Amino acid sequence: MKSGFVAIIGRPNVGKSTLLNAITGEKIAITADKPQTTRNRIRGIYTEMPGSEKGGVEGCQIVFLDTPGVTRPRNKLGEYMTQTALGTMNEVDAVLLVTDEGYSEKGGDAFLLEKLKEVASPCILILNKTDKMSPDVFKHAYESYEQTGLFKMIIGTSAVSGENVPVLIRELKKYLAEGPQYFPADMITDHPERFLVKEIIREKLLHYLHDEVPHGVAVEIETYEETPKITKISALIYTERKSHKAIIIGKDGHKLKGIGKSAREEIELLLGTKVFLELWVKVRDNWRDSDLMLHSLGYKD
Ligand SMILES: Nc1nc2c(ncn2[C@@H]2O[C@H](COP(=O)(O)OP(=O)(O)OP(=O)(O)O)[C@@H](O)[C@H]2O)c(=O)[nH]1
Ligand SMILES: [Mg+2]
Repeated sequence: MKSGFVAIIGRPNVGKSTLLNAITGEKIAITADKPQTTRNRIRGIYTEMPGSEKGGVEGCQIVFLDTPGVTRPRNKLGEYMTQTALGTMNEVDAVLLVTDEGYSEKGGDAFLLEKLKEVASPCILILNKTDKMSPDVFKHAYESYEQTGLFKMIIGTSAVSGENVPVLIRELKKYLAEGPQYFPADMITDHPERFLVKEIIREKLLHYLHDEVPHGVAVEIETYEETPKITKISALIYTERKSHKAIIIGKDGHKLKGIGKSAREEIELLLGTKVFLELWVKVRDNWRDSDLMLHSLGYKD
């Protein structure tokens, strides 16, 4: 079988996690219309079995590594996120650099291009959100990236509709070597359910909150009890300020109830059981700069 690892890298909010979900056909990574949604390296597995219609004689398995958006870090959490993303570029068989209609020759896109020059593996450029990219911006971005000579191919995609994902897979197969099948054919991620559960809760928080509040939240699973009929989950939501705690809870607890309800519904679909979900909000001053907190929340190696 041909197999290998592929990194998905880019500025925040360009659609990296949406692309990962489009590739695997399942929601593995949480997404939000806010930068810095992804905080860890998220693994998604794409498999074509040998002998299947798609896989042909040989078959393939590609392990995609979705990474946090690269930005100038403002705290230790940000440092961890950027290091995670940049470190991943050098550990893979191919790199996808993703950008979108907000592409610029300065700032984060330029920084990433410089970093890519040091990468030995083949790189593919993804111009994502073609559904809302003007032809002028597409042309300008295409030509500008082509001139760098760094990319084996430039592909325009719409991760929300899945447009051109098959083209991307076809291209990536060229860079896979003969190797092991790392994961069973029906496995789309190796993250434990508890990790996915806390990410779903954080996604709902991101959807319900605005301004600086969502960036300062973290979720920790306190108890997780599985019985044949129901999964009982109690989770802690950390926030950095008392005023943010009040915003999260909302008037008469309405906001937190809404967050809990939409999280519970999605967790029930994931686990295939009834779920009892309890959410508690706690204030932890500057947790994003606390080594101890980052460690216990899984944001430190
Ligand atoms: N119109 C359009 N929107 C998209 C597309 N891909 C992603 N989005 C939206 O862009 C926003 C950001 O998507 P994410 O997948 O969370 O972006 P990301 O690059 O993973 O962001 P970070 O994890 O913060 O780095 C979400 O609101 C997505 O629905 C696309 O192809 N077209
Ligand atoms: Mg993401």
